[in-house]
Amino acid sequence: MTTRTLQADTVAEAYLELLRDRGIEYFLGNAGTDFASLVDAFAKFEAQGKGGPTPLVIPHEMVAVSMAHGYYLGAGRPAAVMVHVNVGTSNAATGIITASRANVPILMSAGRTPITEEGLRGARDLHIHWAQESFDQAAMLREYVKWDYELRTPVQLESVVDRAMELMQAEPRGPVYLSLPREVLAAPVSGMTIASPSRRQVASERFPDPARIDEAARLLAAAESPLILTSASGRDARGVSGLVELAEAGGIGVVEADPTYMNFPLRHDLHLGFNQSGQTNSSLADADVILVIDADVPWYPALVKPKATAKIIHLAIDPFFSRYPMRSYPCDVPIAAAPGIALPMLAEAVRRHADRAKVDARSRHVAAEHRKRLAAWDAQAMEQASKSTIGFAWVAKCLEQLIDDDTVVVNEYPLDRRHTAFSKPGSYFASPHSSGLGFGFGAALGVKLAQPERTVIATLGDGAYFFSEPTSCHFVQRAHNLPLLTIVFNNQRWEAVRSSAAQLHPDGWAVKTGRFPLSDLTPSPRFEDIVKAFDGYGERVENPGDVAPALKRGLAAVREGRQALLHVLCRRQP
Ligand SMILES: Cc1ncc(C[n+]2csc(CCOP(=O)(O)OP(=O)(O)O)c2C)c(N)n1
Repeated sequence: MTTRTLQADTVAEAYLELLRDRGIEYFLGNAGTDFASLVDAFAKFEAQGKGGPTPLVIPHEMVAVSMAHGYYLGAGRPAAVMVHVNVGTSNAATGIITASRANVPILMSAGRTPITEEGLRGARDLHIHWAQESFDQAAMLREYVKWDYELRTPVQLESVVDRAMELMQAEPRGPVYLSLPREVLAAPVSGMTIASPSRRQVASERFPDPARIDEAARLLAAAESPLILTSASGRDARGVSGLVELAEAGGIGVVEADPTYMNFPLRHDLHLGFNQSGQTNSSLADADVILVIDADVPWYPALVKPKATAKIIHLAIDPFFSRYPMRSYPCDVPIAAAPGIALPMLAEAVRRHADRAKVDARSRHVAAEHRKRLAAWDAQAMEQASKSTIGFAWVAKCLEQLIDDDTVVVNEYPLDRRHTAFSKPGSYFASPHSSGLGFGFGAALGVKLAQPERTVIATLGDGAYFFSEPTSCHFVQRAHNLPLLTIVFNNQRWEAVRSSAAQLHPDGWAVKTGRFPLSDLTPSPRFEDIVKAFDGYGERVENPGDVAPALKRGLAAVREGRQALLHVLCRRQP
């Protein structure tokens, strides 16, 4: 075992040294009096020219957690977030619920008000130190983290950090929560020796059960109308190539169910569109064998479901979504494995079992259907080009023309994927299905932090923008040099709330009167002026013909290093 002795005077300093040693590059902080020893330690690192973790001030906790989430999506490595005691933890909670449901690791930490009322360095000396104490601070997040702990004594520092690191990165991944009392952070240390590198490696691929792969392959090969449904098989780039390989091996159509990643190229002949609210996919009802890959909600049983005789295969690291209290999709063949590993194996097995002529016939049939659907979507978008108001499909189509291989889009609601094709793994992320609004803007900042060379675009509803703590996001762009193009699709309402009322009560008062209380977001602010307060480029767009030129101007500003926001007035159109 190789060891290293830390040159640290306090636990706070030793903690940061340990984080650096364990590969944590960014420390996203929203500070309070609990940070005193960390502030001092960072100042010492700066004065001595020591490297990371780099501390970044993030003015709201939701933004800090969403950034750590986006950073993981872009870098594949976790970041550390630290917030102020119980109050900061509660502001961070929505982001942690989101990371938990998305299996994204975050080292979430918070100060803990001083335990002692006098006698120790760091003991209580402000009124908040009494009023901010909780009986159980971590209880607020316990349901949504994989592990929580309080650092009780300097002696356990290395064990506690390593436990946090190993549990958040072990599959299925997720955030962990560590509380750090003020006296413990302030405690003196001398000559603390740690294992370096850490002896707690967790990387280990989840291979599938070969018997289940064979069973699934036989079913898919023999099917008349097999279908694949996925939400997140593209969380790993190998999942994208593996899915293409499998679909081609079996001539199987692919439907994305509320996709949260780029899973399968939209313009691939075997892409059959989407299944999500408002877009029920007609292929679902015809299928006799269905492979569900990393999809918590592959269909909505109350609206449409597969034939009772259809065989259902589920593939995911945790195909049962064990942390969901209730979920009752039929499962004839479970495959608990990483899709990126299992898909090429499944493709190989399907090739072995399938009849080539049958696969060719199926592929031709699916490709014809693909072309038909794509043509209808394109026609819908083009029709909106000449309308007097801007439609969502038209904005998505204009955006499609401008994105290249270096562009990443983070979408919180408005972008209609039927009209914007992505072909590169990691080029598209959507808000996870727990839908804690306010995720998208911060997550886009995190992607930009991980991939500064790429152009990052946040597509947000006007509702999502309000929830995202926008002034914090604009501040972070300027303070930490992370310019984004933000597109606010402003329909001046919470359409999700409105359409849910209309759907549940089709003959009700709201539909009859055309009044939907509690869903209206007028009068809209001049969103384009908010960004100007942060030296950004802002523009309001009201006509379909102005969308593409405005997008070009916004992108040009971002590529010159200036944040930009386009306020696009949109109407939902048939
Ligand atoms: C924290 C939080 N509060 C409330 C909701 C409920 N909710 C879901 S979608 C939505 C409206 C979002 O508005 P917008 O981004 O403008 O999209 P639109 O519904 O208009 O398409 C609301 C309020 C939520 N998901 N999360």
